[in-house]
Amino acid sequence: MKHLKIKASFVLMIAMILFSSLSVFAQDMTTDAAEAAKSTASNINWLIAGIAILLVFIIGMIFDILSKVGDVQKKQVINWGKINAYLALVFLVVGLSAFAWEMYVHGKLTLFTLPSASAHADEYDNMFMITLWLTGIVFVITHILLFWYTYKYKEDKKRKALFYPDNHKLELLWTIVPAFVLTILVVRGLIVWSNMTTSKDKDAMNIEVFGYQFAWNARYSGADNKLGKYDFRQMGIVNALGVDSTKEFAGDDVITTELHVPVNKAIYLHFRAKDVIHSAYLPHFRAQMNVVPGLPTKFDFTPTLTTNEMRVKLENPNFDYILLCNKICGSAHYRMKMKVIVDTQADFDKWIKEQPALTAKGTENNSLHSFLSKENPIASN
Ligand SMILES: [Cu+2]
Repeated sequence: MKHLKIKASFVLMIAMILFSSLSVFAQDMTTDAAEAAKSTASNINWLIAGIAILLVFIIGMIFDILSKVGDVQKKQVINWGKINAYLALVFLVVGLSAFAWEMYVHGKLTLFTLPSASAHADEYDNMFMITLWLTGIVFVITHILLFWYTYKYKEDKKRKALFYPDNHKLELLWTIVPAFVLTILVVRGLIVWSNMTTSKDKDAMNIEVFGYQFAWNARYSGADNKLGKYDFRQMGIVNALGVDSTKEFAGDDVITTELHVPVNKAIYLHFRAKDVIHSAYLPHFRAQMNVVPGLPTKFDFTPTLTTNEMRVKLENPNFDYILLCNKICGSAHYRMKMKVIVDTQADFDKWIKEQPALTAKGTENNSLHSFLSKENPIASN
């Protein structure tokens, strides 16, 4: 039965290799040179992977045969204890090298190499880095100990294992120390999270971010800084957000497809979803919040660098902040993003004034410009 299984694996492996080699030729004939070169490279990779798996199988078979020879001759031909001990060392070296490589190569692609531009970003990054370093150091130390001791105390006929059932002091130590460290990390996290999600600034600008398959809208609250009521039954082609423009506070609301925010002003984002769960992710502002149908969520942050300032800082004239959907929400999830522009107060006032309000009455009253200018004497100059 076992031999049949091995034979079947062999046949499967050879079939895979043949198939991948044949598809190289098939692709060569149908695609242009560049495409063919790319697919050839990819097929060669598959071929190498196939050969590697085959090698593992062959080594496994050799060991299997040797062990059977040992059974017949009634003596130990393979010392599995020794093999496992050396494999533990190989795991240690290969595993830690892979970890170091991963941190070096893909570490550059993580959020923390992205420049940040919000008031809470430094604390957030600091918290993450402390957790990463702490868990990283513990990870490396525990893995060295784990694999090294597996190797050091490999099976030895001359050595007798020590029976050591428990040690209360040791158990207390390894329970209390991690519990203490984790409590500090978690409590700090809760405090920072609570600060980030509770608006303390009463003058924070209320903006609704509306997510649907597959785009975003922003709704500004107008001069009254209050978002008008909405009703899902009113959602339609014209009134996509279902805002009831006859209700109080709604007339002066402004709906846009870009999110403009003034710099150094507290922004209070109110999230709403139409269809499925989305997640509004603003990486540069270290902000993310689930956007759930029927369950309004909020996030507040203060942008600290305008788009132009960030362009200068990064020496990239094409840079733009972005709001992305970070929840796989359907087939076109990948293109669900909205441009975010951080303006100076004056530029923001100018921009919002150019946007039409929901009703003509609202437009007439749309004195968000003057409302903000009153608050910000610099902007009115
Ligand atoms: Cu989405």
